[in-house]
Amino acid sequence: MGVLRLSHVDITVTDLDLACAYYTKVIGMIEVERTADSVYLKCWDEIDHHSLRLTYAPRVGFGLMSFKVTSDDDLAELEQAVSRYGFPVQRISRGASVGQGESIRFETPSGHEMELVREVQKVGGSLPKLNPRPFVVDAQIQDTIAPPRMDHVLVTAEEVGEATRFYSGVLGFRVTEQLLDGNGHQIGTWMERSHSPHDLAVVAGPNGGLHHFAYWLDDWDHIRSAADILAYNGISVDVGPTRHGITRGSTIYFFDPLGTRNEVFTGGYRPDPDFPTITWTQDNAGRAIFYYEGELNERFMKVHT
Ligand code: M3P
Ligand code: FE
Repeated sequence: MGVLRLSHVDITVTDLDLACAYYTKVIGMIEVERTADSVYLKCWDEIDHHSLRLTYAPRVGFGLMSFKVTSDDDLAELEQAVSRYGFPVQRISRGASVGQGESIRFETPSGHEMELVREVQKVGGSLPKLNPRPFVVDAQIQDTIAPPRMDHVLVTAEEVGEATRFYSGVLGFRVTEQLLDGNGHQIGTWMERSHSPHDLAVVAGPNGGLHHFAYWLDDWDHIRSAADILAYNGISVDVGPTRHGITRGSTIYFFDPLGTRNEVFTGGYRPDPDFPTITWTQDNAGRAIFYYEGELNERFMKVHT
């Protein structure tokens, strides 16, 4: 089965209390555990220990992206596949990472630290698994955006083609959409394992960079109320609410108080595993990314962490 889905995103922040206040009181994540230098957070419908780890550091940055695999055999097979590709793999033993079983870690050709994990401690979601209502009522996250779960991560790479060959050829991601420059080279690729439009995407930029991570919202109404909550809290909005050509999703981009870009995302199509890759050409890049505006702003292109 291989990679199942995104497990968690690890970022560094220069003010842990401020970041934690934003991710709990504006986004509406739930604090699960706190150690001397890190806070572990999850969304209300997630049952695993955390989907975001915030760690204090003197500089804002991207720690790692962690994906969940289906079985211990997958972990062993992917460990071999990455080693065969020529990249050293480190085994992290059970319990060495808070809330996690055994995992493997390696650096990818795009200079990103990546982790694959099979087992994450189950802490349970906010709804029962027997006869649940279809919405959450939880005083802790009232008046917040309250996304049910994390959705995807988008990273930057100098060589998008090479990075994509690694993520698809070695780790088994399927390319759902690609953006090509005038010479037919990939400058953006969108890849899935969970039969969504993307779990991971790569766009041209510096190696090791994070463009954004995105929360899932259930529909467009929730995107509108997310915009209300962002504005009410004085959060810096980057783009939107608007719609993507690529993925067909509805979106808002905004920045956390320390400068990491977040997105709320909904809709999009549900590609079958045999749905062909959709190609966009650079002359249509504006519509590909922001279908209504038809153009990209400078900040969206240049700012990453
Ligand atoms: C998305 C998405 C860039 C495109 C981003 C697209 C950074 O975030 O969810 O499809 O060019
Ligand atoms: Fe996105």
